[in-house]
Amino acid sequence: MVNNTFLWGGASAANQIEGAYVTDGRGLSNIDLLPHGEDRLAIAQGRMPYNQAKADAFYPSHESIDFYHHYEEDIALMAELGVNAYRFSISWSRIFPTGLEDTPNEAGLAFYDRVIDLLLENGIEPIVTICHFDVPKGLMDAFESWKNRQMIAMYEKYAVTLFERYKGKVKYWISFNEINMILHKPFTGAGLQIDEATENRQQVIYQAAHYEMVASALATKRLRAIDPDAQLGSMLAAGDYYPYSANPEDVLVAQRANQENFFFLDVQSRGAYPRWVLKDFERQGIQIDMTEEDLALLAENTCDFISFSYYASRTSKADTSGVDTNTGNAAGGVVNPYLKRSEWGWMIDPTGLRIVMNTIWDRYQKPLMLVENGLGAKDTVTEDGKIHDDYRISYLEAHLDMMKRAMEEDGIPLIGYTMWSIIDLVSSSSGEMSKRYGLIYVDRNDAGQGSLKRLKKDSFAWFKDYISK
Ligand code: BGP
Repeated sequence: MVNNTFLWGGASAANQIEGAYVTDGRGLSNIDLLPHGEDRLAIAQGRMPYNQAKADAFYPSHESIDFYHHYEEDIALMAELGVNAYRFSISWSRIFPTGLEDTPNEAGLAFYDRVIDLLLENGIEPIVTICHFDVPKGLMDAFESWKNRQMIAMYEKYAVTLFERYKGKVKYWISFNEINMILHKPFTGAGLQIDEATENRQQVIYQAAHYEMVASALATKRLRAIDPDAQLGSMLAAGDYYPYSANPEDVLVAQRANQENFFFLDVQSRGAYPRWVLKDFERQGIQIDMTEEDLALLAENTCDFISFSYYASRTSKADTSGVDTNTGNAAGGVVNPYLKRSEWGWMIDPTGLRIVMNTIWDRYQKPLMLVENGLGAKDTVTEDGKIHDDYRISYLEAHLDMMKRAMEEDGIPLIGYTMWSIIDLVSSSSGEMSKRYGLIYVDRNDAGQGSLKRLKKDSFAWFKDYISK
C-alpha cells in the first residue's frame, strides 16, 4: 500500500521503558516522583504535591523492563519484526542530571550513542522525542519547571546538545510528546504543581504551554542551522471531539473542545495564536508573558511535520446530566454509545482515525506521522509460553485499515506509523506493568517481580506479516 520510504515501527518513552533510573549519573525527573496507586491522578493533574518518600518506596518505572541493559536484545527483536523505524525518547535527566549543568553527562549520551548506532546498523530510522513527559527535578526545584521563562534556555541547551551529537544520524525529532496533555495532566506533561488557593490554574498552564512552544520554535531554529537535513515535528494527543447530538449546543461545545485541543498545532504549525484563545484570556483575566521576540520566533519557526497519537475519538455534550462521563481517559468528554470500549474504558473508534487524519490535514497541510496507536490490555501467557492477543490484532488491523483508506482514498500524506508500544512497558496513566500494549511480552508484574524474559505475542507475527506486504 505504502511506498518503501514509509516508516513502519514501534514507539516507547524513556521513563516507561529504560529503568536504571539512577544509573550512570542520571538525575531524578518529574515522572520518577509519581507514585502508582490512589494519589497518582491528583499528583499528575498538579492538584496535589508529590511526596518523594512515597514515590521512592515503589514505582515500577524505576526499573521498568530495563531496556537500559537489554537494548541489544530488544533492537534485535525489532530487526526480526522487520520495522524500519523506532520512536523513542531521550531522558533529559540522563543528559543533564539536574538540568542546570553547563556540560552534559557523557555516560548518559554514551547510552544513546549505542542505541542510535545499533538502530542504524539494523536499518532502523531513529525518531527521537526530546521531551516525553520528562523534566529534571533540579529544574522543578530551581524554577518551578515551565512556570519560568528560564526553562526555554535550559531546553535549548539540552536540545542543541542532542542535535550536535546526533547530526547526520537522527533525521526526525519531536519536541514535546503530546504537548496538549499539559491541559489535563500538567505535572506529568510539564512538571507543574499548581496551588489552586493562590494560583489561577489556566494562567499557569497556558503560560507554561507558551514557554514550551517558544522553546520548541527556538529548537527548530537551532536545528535548521545545525543539521539542515533533519526535521522537527510537533506532537499532539489527537482525536476529534464529536458532538453528542445534532443539538447546536452540543456542536458548539464540541467545536470549542476541538479548538482547545488544536490550539497547540495552530501555534506550532500556523505560527500564531488563534483569536478565540486571546479573547478567552481577556475574559478570564489571564495575562501571558509573551514578547514580540517570542511571537516572531513562533511565526518564523513552524514545525516541519505534525506527529500525533491516536487512541480514540472523544465526545462532547453541553448538558452532561444523566450521561456517563467516565471515559477512562484524561481527555474528558462523555461516553459515546456507538463505540466499544477497552478494558480500561477507552473508546475504540477506528473510523475516528480516518476522521482525525482528515481534520489535521485540512487544518495544516503538513506531512503527518502517526507515532502512537495501540491497545492496552491484560495479556496472559498460556502454558505453552504463548500470548494469544487476538484482541490487539483486531484493534491494530481495524486502525491500519482506516489509516490506509485515509491515505489512499483521501490522499492524506502520512509518512510513518509507529505503534504503541513495540514492547510491554510501564503505563503512563496507571504507572503499572499490567496495562500492556506491546507486540513483545515482558515477564514482569506490578509488584516488580519477573524474569524480564521477552516473549513474542501472536501480534508480533501478525504485524511482521502486515508491514511486509
Ligand atoms: C500516551 C503517552 C504514552 C503512553 C500512552 C498510553 O498518552 O504518550 O506515554 O503511555 O498514552 O497510555 P497509558 O500508558 O496511560 O495507557
